[in-house]
Amino acid sequence: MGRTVWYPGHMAKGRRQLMELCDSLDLILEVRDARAPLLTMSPMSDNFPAPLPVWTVMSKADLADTEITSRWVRYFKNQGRPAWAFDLRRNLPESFKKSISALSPPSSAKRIYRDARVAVVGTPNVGKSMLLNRLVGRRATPVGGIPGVTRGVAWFRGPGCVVADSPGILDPRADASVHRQLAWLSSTKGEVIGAWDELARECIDFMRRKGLAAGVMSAWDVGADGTPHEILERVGGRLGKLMPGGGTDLVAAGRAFIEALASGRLGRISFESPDSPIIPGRNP
Ligand SMILES: Nc1nc2c(ncn2[C@@H]2O[C@H](COP(=O)(O)OP(=O)(O)OP(=O)(O)O)[C@@H](O)[C@H]2O)c(=O)[nH]1
Ligand SMILES: [Mg+2]
Repeated sequence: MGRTVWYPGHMAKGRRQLMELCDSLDLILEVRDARAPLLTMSPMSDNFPAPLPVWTVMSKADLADTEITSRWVRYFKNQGRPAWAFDLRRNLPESFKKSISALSPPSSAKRIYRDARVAVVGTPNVGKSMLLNRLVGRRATPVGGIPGVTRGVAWFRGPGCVVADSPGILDPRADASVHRQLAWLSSTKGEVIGAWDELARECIDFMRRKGLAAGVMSAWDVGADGTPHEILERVGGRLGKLMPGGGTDLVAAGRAFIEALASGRLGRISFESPDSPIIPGRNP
């Protein structure tokens, strides 16, 4: 007997809709963050019905290490899954859009031709809506009900395709450390983050273990030696985050650090490479 997994609030609804939606689809575009494609793997990944093609779109390629992103593309392709990496602030390559419209099912005996139906799925904040906008154009308006197709899902018409957006869905079993790691990508809500200084120290510690700290810290010229606490103190000093009575405001320093890191102001960074996932043993 199948195990029931309860998803909180809109995620439960989104998940249910998504599973119903699969019947109507020609393609799933699973969006992941190029900086951490395993951490941001959709929890639905294992449940997509087998015959339905699933392509991986790595977003935010402009924020990730270019060489590591190329390795990820090869990695997914070696697994038999088409994969692409985009900076979604820019237009999509025509070749990508053409590959999608090529999925339009052949005309039926009644000569009714229809566009390829695509759903964009993924964890919160990975860039699903941005990808949808790139596929259909910013001013696209939702298509009214499509006969025989799941109700309650907004479809948008683009050239050669209709695309359904979906809410971000996180694994409800993900523990707090995953939420904190998602904060490094700016992909988690403030209230689950906890203390900014703790978050920053944890992140700095991770980067040091992975050999990533020196590159990042060089952007602010603060050096990567010493404990994470000492590094954060130097960041605070460098940014002028001081307490009224003297001493470094580590909470403010931590917040400034995470925000700069997540937005790319400290340079390109990939937190995961195919041979070095953030959560040991996780594979796509
Ligand atoms: N630099 C950069 N920013 C991006 C890219 N793609 C998305 N973003 C930013 O990431 C944030 C989230 O993008 P959305 O498209 O709203 O993400 P989403 O997956 O639809 O988010 P939810 O619907 O809330 O789950 C926005 O601030 C985008 O501007 C990208 O390729 N590069
Ligand atoms: Mg969205």
